[in-house]
Amino acid sequence: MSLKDKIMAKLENSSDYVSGQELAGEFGVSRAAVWKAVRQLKEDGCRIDSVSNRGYRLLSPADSIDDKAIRKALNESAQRLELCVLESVDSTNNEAKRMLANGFDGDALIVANEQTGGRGRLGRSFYSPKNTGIYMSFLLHADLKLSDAVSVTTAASVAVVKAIESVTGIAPEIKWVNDVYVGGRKVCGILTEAVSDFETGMARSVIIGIGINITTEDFPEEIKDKASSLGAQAPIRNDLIASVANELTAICTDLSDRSFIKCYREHSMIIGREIDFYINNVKHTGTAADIDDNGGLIVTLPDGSKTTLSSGEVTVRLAKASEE
Ligand code: BT5
Repeated sequence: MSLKDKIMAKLENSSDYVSGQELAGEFGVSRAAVWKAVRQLKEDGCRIDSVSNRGYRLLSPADSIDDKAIRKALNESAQRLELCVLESVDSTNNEAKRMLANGFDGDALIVANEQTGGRGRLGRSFYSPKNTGIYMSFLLHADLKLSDAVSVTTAASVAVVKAIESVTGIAPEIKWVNDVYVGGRKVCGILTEAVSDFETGMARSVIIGIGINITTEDFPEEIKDKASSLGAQAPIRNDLIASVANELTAICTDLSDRSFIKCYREHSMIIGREIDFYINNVKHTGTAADIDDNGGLIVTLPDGSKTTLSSGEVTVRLAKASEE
């Protein structure tokens, strides 16, 4: 058993703090070696409280992603998914594309513990550190009209919101079109990509990439004021992954049943608020009036006329706020 494992076992069996000195004495190593092993445990995702003069206390064990635990929690509609769990990958959406290129023609769920090149929309990046988030992509073969691609993103937001509510009790909000917020900060982004057939104008398959911050705390400087995490106090990643899969596959069974839009509207953080929106980098202003049945955003313009934004290429900001 490694020193790390021995310390973990000791902390798991102690309800109070255990001093570094006690651990060093029991395992016949230096206090520096104990400190190093504890740091490794924290890097593995264990939450350990360190207090000087008291020592270490285990708050929660590592929230490991485990394919068996996910599979066990999948319901009937999601069981058909090929499940692929990876330790590290550039982007789970890229992995889905590689599967397609290699001839895979089923439906799949790809999950990674870390992404080294997580992508957002319009060439932006998505910060995806190991152990503290969920980075997942659904590869679904569905003959959808390309114009319906926005409703898949809408469906994914609803699936994420319902899953977060059922697993954590937190009530998130949705910012059109693809961001999920908690306490005014972004905790989840969704990137939907369609693989289309030019001749028929249909999407042969869709890749729905979802990134959720679970316990991430140290965000890069440029997003630290607008990003947040669910702040889970206990392991939840497997349950949350399965719950998103259950909700999304249930909605996608019949996308023409638009009842999920009601849930989207109820969780919208922008309906009734003044917004700025950008089309080809040109700024426009208006008031977000409603979400239509296709997931489009109906905006009332300053002259009283209405327009509907339906493209994923549009960026919306709440007026007088710095959020994207
Ligand atoms: C998104 O784009 O938010 C879509 C993110 C999709 C990520 C998933 S993870 C699994 C799959 N594989 C991928 O490679 N991607 C998908 P967008 O609306 O363009 O927002 C990107 C912006 O969000 C960035 O420019 C930052 O401002 C901010 N951001 C980056 N990382 C973030 C994070 N971890 N949490 C919150 N905000 C973040």
